[in-house]
Parts: sequence; C-alpha cells; structure tokens
Amino acid sequence: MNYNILKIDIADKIAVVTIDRPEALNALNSEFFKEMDDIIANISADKDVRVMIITGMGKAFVAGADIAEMIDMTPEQGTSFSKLGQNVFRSLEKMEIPVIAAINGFALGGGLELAMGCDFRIASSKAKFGQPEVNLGMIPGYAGTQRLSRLVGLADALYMLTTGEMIGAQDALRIGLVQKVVEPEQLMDEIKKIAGTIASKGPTAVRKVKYVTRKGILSTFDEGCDLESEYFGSQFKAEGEVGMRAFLEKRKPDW
Ligand code: DAK
Repeated sequence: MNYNILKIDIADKIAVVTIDRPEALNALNSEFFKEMDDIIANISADKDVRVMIITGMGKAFVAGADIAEMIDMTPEQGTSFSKLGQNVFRSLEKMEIPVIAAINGFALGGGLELAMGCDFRIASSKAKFGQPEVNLGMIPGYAGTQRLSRLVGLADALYMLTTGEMIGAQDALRIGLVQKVVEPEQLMDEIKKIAGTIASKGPTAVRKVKYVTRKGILSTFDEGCDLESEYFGSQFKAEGEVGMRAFLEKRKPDW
C-alpha cells in the first residue's frame, strides 16, 4: 500500500497510520481523505490486524482542515467537503477493530475531529487541543460539534467551541477528552503496549464489544441490553469456550 500523505506500518497485528505532511502541520486536504478512506477499507479487509493507531509526523497530530484548500470553496463545496470528512471519520468508528489516536502535538479543528472519530485517545504531555474554527469565522465541519459534547459534556464543549481556546494535555485529561497523558518520548511505546494488550484478547470478543458499546450509545438502554444479550450468547460457541476452558486449566488461551 503506497500513499503520498499517509504512511502505514503493520507489525504484531497492529497497524500504525502516520499522517506525514509536517510542512503543513499535517493539515487535512482532499487527498488525505481519499487515502484514509482507502486505508480503512484495506485494514478492514485484513483479518490479521487487530488494532489501528493513528498519529502525526513532527510537532502536530493535525493542525486542522487545510485552510489553503478551503478558502475558495463555495457554500455547496463546503457542505460536500464537510460530508466527505464526516463520512470518513464515521467509517473509523464503524471499523470492527479498535482505533487509537496517538496525539503527539497540535490536535486542532479537523485534527481534533479526527482524534474524536477514534475509539480513544492517548496524548503526549506536549499536545494541545482546540476547536479554533470560530477564530476563522467558521464552525467545525467534521462532526466536532456533535462528538465533543458527547465526549466531554455540553459546557466544556461549548467553552472550547465558542472561545476557540487551546487547552493542554492535563486539561484534556481532566475533561475526559483523552484517556492518558505520557511523556512525548514514551508516547508510541505506551500506545503500542496498550494496542498489544488489546491484540492479545479474544479477537472476536474485542470486535463485538466495540460494536455493542458503540451501537448501544446511539440506542435506548433497553435496545442496547438486548443487543448485548444476543452477542454475549453468540460468544459461547465462538471464543468464549476457548477462553473459559483456558482459565479453568490455568493456561493462556490459544485464540
Ligand atoms: N491549514 C493549512 N496550513 C496550515 C494549517 C492549516 N490548518 N495549520 C498550519 N499550517 C501551515 C502554516 O501555514 C505554515 O505553513 P508555511 O507558512 O510554513 O508555508 C506551516 O503549517 C507551519 O505553521 P506555523 O508556522 O503557523 O507554525 P507555528 O508553530 O508558528 O503555529 C499553530 C502552530 C498550530 C498554532 C498555527 O499553525 C495555527 O494556528 N494553525 C491553524 C490552526 C487552525 O486554525 N486550525 C483549524 C483549522 S479550521 C469545513 C470542514 C472542516 C472545518 C471547517 C469547515 N467545511 C467543509 C465547511 C474545519 C476547519 C478547521 O479545521
């Protein structure tokens, strides 16, 4: 798989996708969305890959949508560029395997929206987060208004969305925007460790737990519980038997 902007490295059942356009702080242009769409399809088809990590090259994770590309858009083009980004980030959520954002630096605008399309986020202590669209007279276009409030609550989301202020990694941790903060030089090792832990679990169980949890949050509680019962039951003759037998025989399961 060869791409211009994205680099992909697959090892030990973990795919690391690096956005490699540091001269523009990895700003998201249409080529990025084409490549990311293709990578999502390819990784989804590779049943050996159990976790995907997305990170950025240089001092930014992603400093936003590419302002230079957006400036001349008509309202109609803006709406369809917004839909394109929303669809690609939604596809990340719909991937069967967990997707982790490794936030190495600035995660601004479209960059924070990309990170929020991932299942969870681990940040370098130097990372900075913001939805600065209002500084440009714009609003987020890749579902940032919808995901931020769901992740951190209405008041913290509206604080970030209306002030356009950047917050640091510790504040992002405090409001639940990221799940862990580590020193910059430890970021990839730590994330690969977490990804390795996930990759060692029952692969079908991990996929199903992501599906049921994500589906449940968009359903009623009772609908979510019905789905959980169905998937819980279906695991017995899938990996459940292997995992429970291994536990009783005091050995590691061979999935
Ligand atoms: N787009 C294009 N280029 C960017 C960029 C961006 N978002 N961010 C940085 N760059 C470029 C800079 O122009 C500069 O290029 P050269 O001048 O070297 O050619 C290079 O990256 C290095 O940036 P700086 O020189 O500015 O680096 P500093 O360390 O001094 O500052 C910074 C870093 C992150 C504080 C600063 O670059 C900055 O404020 N960048 C802009 C951040 C920002 O406002 N991001 C949000 C973008 S708006 C929509 C869809 C989506 C969205 C909106 C609408 N529709 C479809 C309608 C979402 C919008 C956004 O994401």
